[in-house]
Amino acid sequence: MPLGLLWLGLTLLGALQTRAQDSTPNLIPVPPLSRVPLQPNFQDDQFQGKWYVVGLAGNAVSQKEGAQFKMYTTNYELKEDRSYNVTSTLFKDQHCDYFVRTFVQTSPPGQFHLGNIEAYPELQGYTVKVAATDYSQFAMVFFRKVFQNREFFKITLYGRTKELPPERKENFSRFAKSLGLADDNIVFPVPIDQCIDDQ
Ligand code: DBH
Repeated sequence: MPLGLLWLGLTLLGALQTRAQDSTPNLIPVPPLSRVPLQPNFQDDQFQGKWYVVGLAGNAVSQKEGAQFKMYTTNYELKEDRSYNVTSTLFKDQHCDYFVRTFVQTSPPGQFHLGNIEAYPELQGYTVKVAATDYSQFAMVFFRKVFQNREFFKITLYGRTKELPPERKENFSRFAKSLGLADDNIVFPVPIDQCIDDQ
């Protein structure tokens, strides 16, 4: 019964494939960069300095898993070649954790890619776009990364202070949803005092 065997084989193959797909969660697709606004007339010098991550949303972010997600900071420092030295400071396992990388400016101003991406073998792409900022109080920044051939995106609501007005946070949630994210994909990290007050 060769035909019967072939049929059995195909059925088994189909079942295996379904299971393989189930082990990797479906990600909300990354919106095209053209759908993300760009802060007009971006001023790289004014954007420098420390930002608190007051809001975080993305297709790998989940309220359920990230309950009590702690606030962290990201510091932008212009180098002589006008790329940014970017340092994030996190409080993790009772220690201050520092994560440093370089964002290289591309045109138009306000858009960046990751410098020295060769040093991250699992990263096939990394793009940053400043969607909106007033430099002195808040910013909303879009990040897209291709990691192990899967496409992730996130947006951050940055504050110069740990708290921002409710309207600003609501506007951030609306922006996140306009890019296809759901309420569960939006978190507002809990302010802490450890590590992130330094610098
Ligand atoms: O910067 C990141 O690590 C990042 C960028 C986009 C990320 O963790 C993500 C999307 O989920």
